[in-house]
Amino acid sequence: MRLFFPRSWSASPRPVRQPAWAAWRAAGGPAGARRRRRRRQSRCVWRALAAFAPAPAQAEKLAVTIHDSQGRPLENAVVSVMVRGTRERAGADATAEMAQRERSFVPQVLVVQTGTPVSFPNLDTVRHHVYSFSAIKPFEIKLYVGTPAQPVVFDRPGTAVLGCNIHDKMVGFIHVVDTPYFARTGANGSATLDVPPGEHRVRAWHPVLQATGTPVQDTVKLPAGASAALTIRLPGG
Ligand SMILES: [Cu+2]
Repeated sequence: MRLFFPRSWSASPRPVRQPAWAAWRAAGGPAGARRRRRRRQSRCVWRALAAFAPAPAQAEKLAVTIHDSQGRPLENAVVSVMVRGTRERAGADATAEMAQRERSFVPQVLVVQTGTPVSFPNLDTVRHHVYSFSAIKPFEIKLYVGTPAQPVVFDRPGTAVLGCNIHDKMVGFIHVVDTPYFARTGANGSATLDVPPGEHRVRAWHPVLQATGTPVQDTVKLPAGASAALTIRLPGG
């Protein structure tokens, strides 16, 4: 036989309402209240600072063309733009790759920001033995296939010439710059960069300058809301 109870009997008891002071104690008591007040105050300070912070920098187009001494366009030239107030070293998440494929370095010229770890994946079935004697980063990765576990961090600006102990014809370059604004020219010798407006130093480097050759420098005025173009001629080639 089934028994029916009045609803009020079978329903679960109503939760006891917590007095306000208990909730306050649970939230940390007087110390919690002070913490919350401090948090509110610091939020106010941050909001006030944010109101005065400069708006995110706008970027304009800067087209740079690199010629050799004969006026011919140079492919694989590195263009870097020094913008005052920008971080010289790469952020913690920066990475780059200098692969080896068909017994060549790919790309032949790699440009990275100072502090970037570069890995050297070997995409061939033969073993390579990559090294550099260059002052900015002497290193050696002995006979290997696949990708070496440890990347090489390029922590000084300049150029590292790469070679392979097994294949003498393999030559590659890693050009390291103290700026996040850089690009490599295409077959037409040009590169277009997005750069904040202002007056900036522009540097150009290409293997024709030799590894120890310092980049050729020029300046450019990039007005806000407009674009600019610049041609730099390198001695050599
Ligand atoms: Cu090799």
